Amino acid sequence: MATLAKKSLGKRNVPIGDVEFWEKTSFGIRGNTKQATFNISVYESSTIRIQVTQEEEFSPNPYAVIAEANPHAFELEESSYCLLLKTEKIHLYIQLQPFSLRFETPEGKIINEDDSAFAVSWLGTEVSTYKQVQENEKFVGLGEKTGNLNRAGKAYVNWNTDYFAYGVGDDPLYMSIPFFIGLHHDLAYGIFFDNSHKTTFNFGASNNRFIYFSADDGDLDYYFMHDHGVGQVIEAYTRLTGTMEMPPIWSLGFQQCRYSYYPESEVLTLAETFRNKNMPADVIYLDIHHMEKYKVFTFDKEKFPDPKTMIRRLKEKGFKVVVIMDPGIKTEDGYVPYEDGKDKDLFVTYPDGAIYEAQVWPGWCAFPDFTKPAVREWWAEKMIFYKDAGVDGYWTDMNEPASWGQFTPNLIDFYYEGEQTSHRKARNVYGMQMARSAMEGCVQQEPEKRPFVLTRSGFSGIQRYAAAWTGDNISSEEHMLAGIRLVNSLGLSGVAFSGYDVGGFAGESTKSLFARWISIAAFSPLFRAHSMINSNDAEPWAFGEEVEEISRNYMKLRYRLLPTIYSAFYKSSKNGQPLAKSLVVDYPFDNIIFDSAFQNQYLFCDAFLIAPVESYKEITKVYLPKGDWYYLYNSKKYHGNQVIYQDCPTSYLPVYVKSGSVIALQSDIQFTGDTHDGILRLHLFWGEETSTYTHYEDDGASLAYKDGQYLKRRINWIGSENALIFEASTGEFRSQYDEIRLYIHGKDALKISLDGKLLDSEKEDIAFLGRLTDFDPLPEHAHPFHSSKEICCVSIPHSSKAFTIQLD
Ligand code: NBV
Repeated sequence: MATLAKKSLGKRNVPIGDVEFWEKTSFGIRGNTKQATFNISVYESSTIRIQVTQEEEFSPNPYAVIAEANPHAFELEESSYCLLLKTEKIHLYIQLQPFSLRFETPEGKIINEDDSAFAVSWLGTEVSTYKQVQENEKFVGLGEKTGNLNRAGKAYVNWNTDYFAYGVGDDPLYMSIPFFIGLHHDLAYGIFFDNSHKTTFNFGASNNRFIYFSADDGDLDYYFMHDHGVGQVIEAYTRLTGTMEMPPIWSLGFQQCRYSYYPESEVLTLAETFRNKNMPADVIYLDIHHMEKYKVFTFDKEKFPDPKTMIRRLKEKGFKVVVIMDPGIKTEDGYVPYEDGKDKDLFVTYPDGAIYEAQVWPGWCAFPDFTKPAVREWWAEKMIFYKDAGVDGYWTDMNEPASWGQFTPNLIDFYYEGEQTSHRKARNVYGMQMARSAMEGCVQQEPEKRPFVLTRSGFSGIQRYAAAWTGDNISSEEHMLAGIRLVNSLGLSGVAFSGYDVGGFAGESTKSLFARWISIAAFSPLFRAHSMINSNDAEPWAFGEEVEEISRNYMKLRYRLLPTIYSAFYKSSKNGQPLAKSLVVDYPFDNIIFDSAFQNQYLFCDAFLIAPVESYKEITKVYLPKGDWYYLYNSKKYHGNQVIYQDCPTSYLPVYVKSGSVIALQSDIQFTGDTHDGILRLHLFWGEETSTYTHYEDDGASLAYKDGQYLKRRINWIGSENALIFEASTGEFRSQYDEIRLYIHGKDALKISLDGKLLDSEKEDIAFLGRLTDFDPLPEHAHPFHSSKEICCVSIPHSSKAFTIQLD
C-alpha cells in the first residue's frame, strides 16, 4: 500500500481524491488515495462498514459495536473507473476517480449516494461525508434528540450534556446515538457513525445542496444498513450494537422517585400509602439525600440509620429499592473510595498526571475513569456496599459527566481501553461505561439476579447495559409530548427500554397534566414518576381525588397488561425493535404520520395505538393508519386510513387496538410479585388480518430462562379462517396461569369450538378502566364511563399442547 500523505490540516475542505491503489480483502476491499486510507467491509448482507482515515492505522472504536465482519459475504466486479461490491441486499458502487460511494438496491434503485464533489473530506481534523438528498427524503432517529419526528431541515450535535430543564427544541442533551434512518421512494436505510468525538448531523439545515455528518476528529467510520423496512433496519443496527437483556419484571411496574425521599420513615410511609390506596407500585428510588455529604457508597446515618432494616421492610411490602450513583468521588482525605482511587490510579488525570478535579454535589471531586477495565471492576466491587443493604437496582446520574460550570477542559486524559485519549474522544462514552460498571457490579454482586440500571447519559449500545430516562424535563404540556417523541426516537435508535419523568421534574404539574401524563406513561416502556427538590408533592395521590382515581385506573391497567408488556419486552430483547414504536416503523411512507398533529402517535407492544394529547383538550384529532382499529374502552370499530375526532377527557387517553390483535391480561395485583387469580385473559380484536402474539413467561427475576426455564407460545390469529391457533408451548417453565379466558371483541353470536368440540360461551361486560366516583352529585357532571357490552367469552383449560379455537 502506498505511503500516506501527511494529515491534511488544511484551512479549506479537502476531499480525499482519487484512488491510487486498492485490493480485495476477505471482507471487502481496502485501498488509498493520496490523502487517506479506506477499508470497506461487509458485516452481513444488509450491513456494510465504511472506514476512512488519515492516520497510519484506523482508530479503534471499542464501545458500540459487538458484531464482526463476515468473510467472503460479497462479490466484486471491477471496471476501470468503478468497483461494484455486491451483497444480497446492497450493491455498493465505489467510484475510483475521485473516491465516491453510491448504494443501490440489487434492482438498481439508488438508496444513498455521496455528493460527488465532496464525498469524504477533511477540514483540519474534522472529517465529514456529504450525501445527496433524495427527493422527499426524510430522516428519523438519532436517539435522544428533541424536535420533530422528521429531522429534515435541522442539524444536531452529539456532545453529552447535563441540561437541567432543557427546552423542547434544545440540543444536545444527555445521550449520543449517532444513528439515523433515511426514507425515500419506499426505501429505508440506516447509517451508524461510530465515532465518539463531538459529531454533527446536518439534515439540510442552512443549505439545499446536501446532508452531511462530521466529527471533530477521528476517522470516518460508518455502517450503512439497508433492508426491506424500518423495523428490519433497526434490527440490523441492534445486531451491530446489541439489544437489551430481559430486565427484572419489577422494573416494568410503577416506579416512584423524588429528589429526595428522606428520612427512612418517609420512605416507609410512602410505601404504605401506595398499598393503602390500592395503587400498584414496585419501586422506590433513593436520590442523593440518602448519602452522607453526597458521597457515593455511603448512607447518611441520621436520615437512614438502618438502611438494611428499612429495605427489608419495603421488600415485605413488595417494593424494590433503587439508589442513585453519581460518578464524582469527593476528594476528602480518609474517604476510602478517594484513597483507593489515588492509590490504584483510577481517576481521570491531566496530561501531567495530576488528578483532574471539578465540583459537583459533594464539593470538589475526582472522576473514576470508567474507560479503564480496572476501574469498572473496582466500581463493581464497591457495589457490595449497596448489595449488603439489600438494594435491587441502580440509577447512574450526572454521568455526562456533569460538573458545576458545565465545561470540562478537553485536555484531560482517559484510558479508553488502552488507546489513551483526551476528553474529546472519551466524553460521549463516559456515561455508558459508568452504566456498564453498574450493570457489571449487579452481576458480580448477585450473579443469579437480573441487573437493573437506569442511566441518564449513554452512547450507541447503551441498551446492553441500562434503561434510559430523558433527564430533567419540565412540568408542561409541550414537555410531556416532547418526552414521548424522545422515547420514540430512542426506540428507533436501539434503546427500547426508556421513559420520562411523569409529571415533569422541574416546575409544578397541574392536576389535569399529571392525570394525562401518568395515563400515557402507563403505555411507556419505563413507568416512572419523579420531581425536583423544593417542589410540591407529586405522588399520584397529591393532585386530589379525581386525579388519584384516574392514576389508579391507569396504574392498574398497566399491571393487568403485564403479560402483554412482558411478552413484548421479550420480543424486543430478541429483535431490538422498539416497545414504544413510532408510526414510522410500520407506516414509513404514509406522509400523514409526520404531520405535527400526529407525529407523537405510537404503537405500544405492537397492538395498541396511543394518541397522546394535551390535558386541556376535550376533543382531539387522531390519525388511524391503514387497517381497522378498536377504541380500547368500548370496542367501537373504526376503519383506518382516516383522521377521526375523539373525545379525550383526562379520564380517557385515546388508545386503540389494531384489528386482528391478541392482547393478554391478568387480574389486578399490587406489585409484580403479587399473586393473581391464575387466569390469563386473552382478548382477540376481530379482524381479517393474520397476526401472531408470542406469549412469554419466566420467573421474572433470575437468569434461569437462559437455561430453558421459560415458556413461549405462539398464538396465531388467521383472520381469513376465523381460527386462533395455539402452538404448543416451548420451554420448561410451568405457566403461572391454569386457565385461559378468551374474549372476542368485534363479533357477536359466535359458535366457539376447541379442536372441533363446542365450548360453552358466555357474555360479559368488559371495562378496561374503573368507573370514576362522581364527586359532584349533579347528574350533568357525571364522568363518562366506557365499557364494552356483552363480549363473547369462553374458558379454556390450560394445556401446553397445540390446539385450535375455531370461531364461526
Ligand atoms: O440527584 C438529583 C437530580 C435527580 O433527581 C435528577 O433526576 C437528575 O436528572 N440530579 C439530576 C441532579 C441535579 C438536578 C438539578
